[in-house]
Amino acid sequence: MGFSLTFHLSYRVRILFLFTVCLMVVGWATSNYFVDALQEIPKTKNFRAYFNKAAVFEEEATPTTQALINNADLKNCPSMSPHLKGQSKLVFKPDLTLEEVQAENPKVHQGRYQPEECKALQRVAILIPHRNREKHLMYLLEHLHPFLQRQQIDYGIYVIHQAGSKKFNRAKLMNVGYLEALKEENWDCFIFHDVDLVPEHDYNLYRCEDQPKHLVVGRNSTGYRLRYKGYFGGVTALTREQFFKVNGFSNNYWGWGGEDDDLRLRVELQRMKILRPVPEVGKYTMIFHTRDRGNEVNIGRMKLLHQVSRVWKTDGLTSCSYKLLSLEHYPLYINITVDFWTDP
Ligand code: UD2
Ligand code: MN
Repeated sequence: MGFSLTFHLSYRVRILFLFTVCLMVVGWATSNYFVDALQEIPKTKNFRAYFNKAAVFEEEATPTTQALINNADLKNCPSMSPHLKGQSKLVFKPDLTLEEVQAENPKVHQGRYQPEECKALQRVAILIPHRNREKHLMYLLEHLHPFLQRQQIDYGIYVIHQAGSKKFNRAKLMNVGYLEALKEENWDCFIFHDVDLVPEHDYNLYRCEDQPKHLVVGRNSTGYRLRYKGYFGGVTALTREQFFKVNGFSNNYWGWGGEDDDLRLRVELQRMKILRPVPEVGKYTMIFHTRDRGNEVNIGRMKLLHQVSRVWKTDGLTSCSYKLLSLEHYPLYINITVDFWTDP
């Protein structure tokens, strides 16, 4: 009995000893692992920079890889760009050509630009619905490119062109622009922009806020006054999420009018508020035009406006069908051509 007790005790002591040794070994191994892991964190943080540098070391710095390195090391742009000039006097030269506009904008490539000196705060897609307004488009591009560059914005300009000569649908073209632009870049912010409106004051910032923004307080032809309370036409800025939340524009407004009020109602249904710049800043020149053929007044627009709260969920981005005829990267913009009249 005395023997077996001693045996048992020493057996227990031995087991305890072995167990403690095991614990120490495991403890030592895992502590080493955690130290290593901690040391890895700063490395992964700079992964992009490392990767870019390595790529350049092996490959020779091309302009694109150089831009990537710079971009990785860049500081955020300030909330107000130092290049802003304020109000400018707009001139529309009658003999201007697209080649001249291109020559004046050497830093724009395939419709896109990003500041070299800092990292832009948002990636912004400008969407312009278009048909038969080539001259207006040229003047808008001439003014908009330098304007956006002064604002230090990372942007792309998309022109969404409706093929054929049947009824024009501005709102549906905007939906197409949003859906197609997001296929090539995860844009943060969308500016929905008439082709004939040119901003006069570069403090009118082409970026999105925490609420949808209406950028046109007034224009030359209406004495620079807001046309009516709730007016939401011409140029608006909504984040990717804000536009998604309202299911985009309605697809059912054919011809002139109503689609801008419809979007305002969608925004209000989501309990969002509309922001505007101060009147001195929200000034635009509308290049003179008469009503286009194929864009006659839509007499059914009031009826459509009465049913927004009932149909917005099923009429919009979720039901936007179209036939994409082409998507091309031109030097100064990305051109999307769509047909609404044949099946997708
Ligand atoms: C007002 C609004 C506009 C829209 C429209 C009603 C302002 C400043 N603008 O513009 O946002 O709500 O009423 O639909 O309040 N377009 C073409 N080709 C055409 C027809 C139209 O490119 O054949 C495009 C172009 O981008 C034009 C836009 O659609 O700027 C609006 O058409 P508009 O300029 O004829 O209408 P407007 O000036 O009354
Ligand atoms: Mn117009």
